[in-house]
Amino acid sequence: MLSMNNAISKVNFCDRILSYELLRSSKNIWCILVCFLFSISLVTLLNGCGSSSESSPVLSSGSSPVLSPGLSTSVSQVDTVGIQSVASGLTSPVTMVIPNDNTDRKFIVDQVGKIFVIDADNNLLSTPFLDVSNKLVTLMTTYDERGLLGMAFHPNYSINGRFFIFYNAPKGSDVPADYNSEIHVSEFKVSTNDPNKADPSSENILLTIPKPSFNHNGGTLVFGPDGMLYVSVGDGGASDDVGIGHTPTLGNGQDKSKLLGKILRIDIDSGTPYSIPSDNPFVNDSGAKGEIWAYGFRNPYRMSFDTGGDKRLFVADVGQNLYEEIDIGTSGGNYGWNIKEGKHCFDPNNANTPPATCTNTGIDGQTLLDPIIEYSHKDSLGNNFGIAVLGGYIYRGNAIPALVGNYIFGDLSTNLSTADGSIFAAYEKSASIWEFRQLKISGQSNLRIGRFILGFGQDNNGEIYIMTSQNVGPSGTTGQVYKIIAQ
Ligand SMILES: [Ca+2]
Repeated sequence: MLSMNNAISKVNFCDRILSYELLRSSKNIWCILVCFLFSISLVTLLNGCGSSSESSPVLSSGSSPVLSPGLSTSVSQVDTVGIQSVASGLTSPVTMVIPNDNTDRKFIVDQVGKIFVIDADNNLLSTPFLDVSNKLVTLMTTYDERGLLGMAFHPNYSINGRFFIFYNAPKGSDVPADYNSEIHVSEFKVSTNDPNKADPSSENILLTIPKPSFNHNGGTLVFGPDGMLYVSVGDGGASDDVGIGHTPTLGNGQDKSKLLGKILRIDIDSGTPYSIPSDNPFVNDSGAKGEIWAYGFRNPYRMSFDTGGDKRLFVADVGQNLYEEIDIGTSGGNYGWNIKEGKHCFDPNNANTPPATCTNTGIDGQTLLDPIIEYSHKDSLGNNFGIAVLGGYIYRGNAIPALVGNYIFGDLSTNLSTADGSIFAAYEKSASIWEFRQLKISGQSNLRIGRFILGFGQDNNGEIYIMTSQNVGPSGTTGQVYKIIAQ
């Protein structure tokens, strides 16, 4: 779903050829599985591999909080929240979206290709609103970043019944043979006779993006306050933004002739099947795709607009081996990958050792924009802290007044074999200066939730929901959605 690179890269670190050859043959599921199992078994063994400077872990996970660099130690705001289950029995819920139609329904997007409705009485309807599982590439049950990843309702959904989804389809005949799959951004319509059923025959594919590897898809669809559809797209996968399907020496993130590694902005209310807004930043750049709104991303898997304040776009860009980051999106912004990982210089040939210096501009001369929030995969004692950032939402609810204006987000886990995600709250201490902290979950013995965190959602009241599973891969029925409540 997010970034298998953490595991792969640890294999990479000691045996680059092995892992890279496995990635090259990504069409071979067995190789991926072998790689994955091998990686998991090595994650623990290889923590700190080759890095003699790291001290041995001395604290257990139940001990006093150990801060990752960048985390604040004391804040006056709430540090503990409760969680309340609102849906269970799912497989891999990755996001929750809300139509603006006053029906008070919540739509849960499950990675396996199904969208479920929670009705106004908080019942999870057993029949999916939409089932596109037969349109997806076959998912790997132990771990996969592909699947049905995003959904957005048209701002006038109550009138026109239009909605949009993002998923990975089998590659078409026009996709290079050594590529993995292709992204589809498609439009559907609700059925004419049942508001809790989509019309499965109404698909109109708006956008097709060839995917070199199975990982780094991006996957968020969201309408901005300007009525435009924003689409987050990963760099194409593998690692380091190099290899098959990655622009040599430049990488896809920095290559504006490609849609990979970008945030796109399109107008789905004009054109066939859409049009490029005339105020997009690169419409007059003949070497750039006009859809591009911001670039230099690795895997901007989850992003959201603040529903209040100045309606800023918060983008969580999943890092590779060392750092996770949150960015505030701006039109034309270059967010640095693969010149930087977080605020640190990045060397694709030596991913575990940030160079002391690097260029501060892209090949086009644009200044690289640093994240507002960054955290390390290791805490200050060298223990595993996080592996993949999950973007959330600015809290605009009523239940926890002290969280209003805080950006609530999470991290998948401390490793891929343990359900050990964590939740964070960040607030803007002063202009562009953000502090953040782990939120303790009421009833948990440590600062973790005891589940993999797969995504977040926000209802019409501004309350925030957490998508979780006990399985990191899209299998089983432990997928569960929680609402964040006061402790
Ligand atoms: Ca960045």
